[in-house]
Amino acid sequence: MVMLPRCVFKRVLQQFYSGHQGNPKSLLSAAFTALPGGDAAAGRRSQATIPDIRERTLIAVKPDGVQRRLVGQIMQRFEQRGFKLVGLKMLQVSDDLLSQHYSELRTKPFYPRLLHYMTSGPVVVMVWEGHKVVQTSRMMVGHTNPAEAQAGTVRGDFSFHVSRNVVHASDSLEGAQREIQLWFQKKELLSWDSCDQTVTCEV
Ligand code: IDP
Ligand code: MG
Repeated sequence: MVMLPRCVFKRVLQQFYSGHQGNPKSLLSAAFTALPGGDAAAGRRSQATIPDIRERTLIAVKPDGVQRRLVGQIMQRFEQRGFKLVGLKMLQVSDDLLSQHYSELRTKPFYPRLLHYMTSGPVVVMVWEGHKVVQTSRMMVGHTNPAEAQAGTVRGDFSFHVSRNVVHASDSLEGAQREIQLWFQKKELLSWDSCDQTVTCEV
């Protein structure tokens, strides 16, 4: 039996009661039309490239961002871009977690200060899902050094020094997978259907 997401099921019923005649055949046709993209898209599907909308990345609002009440504005940017929030929590980070997260930077001269900064207060950490979300969110976050970050990026709009750059974003698919596993347990991540996904891209 085919399980339809609730939003698709609703569209099936809407189409069945409006315009379709009410026999079993038209219910089937309504179901087909209501599936993401509808029958027109199904006709084109063999040629179209279906985007991978399940890619995930880790974004964290660092302690300076939380202190400055920037959490809402930062989250809003990801929502308005069309990405889907699948994990969210606020925590005081341990030295142990941070040393694993920033394991590549352990030998850098600024590492002790980075550790101090990142444990100076709570962080808000999130997992966002969507097409090319890793690459896109790096662009949205901007250059590591806010002095070089473009206006319109989070760092370019909210910070001016590399030691307080407000936000973290995974820098690759592999990095994202590693960081998501490090910060979140499987049960803390939710898979859910957003009803706008047939509007934001062809799926
Ligand atoms: P990223 O956050 O853009 O991925 P990384 O090179 O991975 O940049 O560095 C991780 C974090 O370490 C930066 O976001 C920043 O908080 C801190 N950091 C990097 N370079 C410096 C530096 O030269 N001085 C102080 N802190 C730095
Ligand atoms: Mg990095």
